[in-house]
Amino acid sequence: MLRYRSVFISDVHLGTRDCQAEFLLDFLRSIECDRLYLVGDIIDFWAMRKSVYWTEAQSAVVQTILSKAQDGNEVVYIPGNHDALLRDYCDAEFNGVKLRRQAAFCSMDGRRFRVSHGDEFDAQVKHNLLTKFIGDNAYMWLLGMNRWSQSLRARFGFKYWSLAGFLKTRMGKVNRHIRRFEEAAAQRARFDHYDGFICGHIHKPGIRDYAGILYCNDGDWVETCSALVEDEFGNLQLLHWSDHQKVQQIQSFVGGRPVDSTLRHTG
Ligand SMILES: [Mn+2]
Repeated sequence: MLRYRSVFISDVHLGTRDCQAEFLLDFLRSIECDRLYLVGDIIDFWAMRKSVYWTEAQSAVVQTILSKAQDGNEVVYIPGNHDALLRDYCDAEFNGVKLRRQAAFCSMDGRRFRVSHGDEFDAQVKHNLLTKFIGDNAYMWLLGMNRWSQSLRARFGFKYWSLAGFLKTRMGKVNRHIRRFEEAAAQRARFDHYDGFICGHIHKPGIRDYAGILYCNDGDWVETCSALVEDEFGNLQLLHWSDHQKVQQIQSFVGGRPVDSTLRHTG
């Protein structure tokens, strides 16, 4: 069992074929945390208007999250643009899950972070490739290709690999717009006198320092299977759960030390 003070996940897209529910379920069952932040696009009501894809693993993800709340851990759900209809219920509490429009998170070492999904920056980075890329068919096509390559790789015994992630990091233009999104979030944090910003939305995990403001993106469970975690000392790091077999090997090798430093990104 991995033990964290806080865990942030987003962009799970439950209700769609692209949701990597098995990986997420394995992650949720492998961790203990005092607080779990669900940073938007958890249930994809938007996609479910057209078609619903629901599996037992997806139900188990929901049950596991609810049981964490019932066990007395703080569970905060900040809806994103794909589950925006839940924004009407912000400030309410369901089965111990607190719905919030945004949150302020204080790390163990005293840093204050603003937490929100991140789609509020779409307006600032409007008319650019990233917004189009995320919203339009090319992106859905890429995810379809990814699914197809996943089943091929599974058949031949290769480990999980993200095609869309691979292509995205190799697209310079997209990278420039990702950078613009990150800067917009960091600027907002600075304007509101926070030490950092924690968000999701762009399916691009990362921890980056923007002139003293720490930008953190917890990634997604469609392609990268990533989470942002805070240890008992307030260190923030990204976990890539599709590599978790490596994580467990490292752990058994060092005799159960919490998390190996190779998993630590900057910050
Ligand atoms: Mn989103």
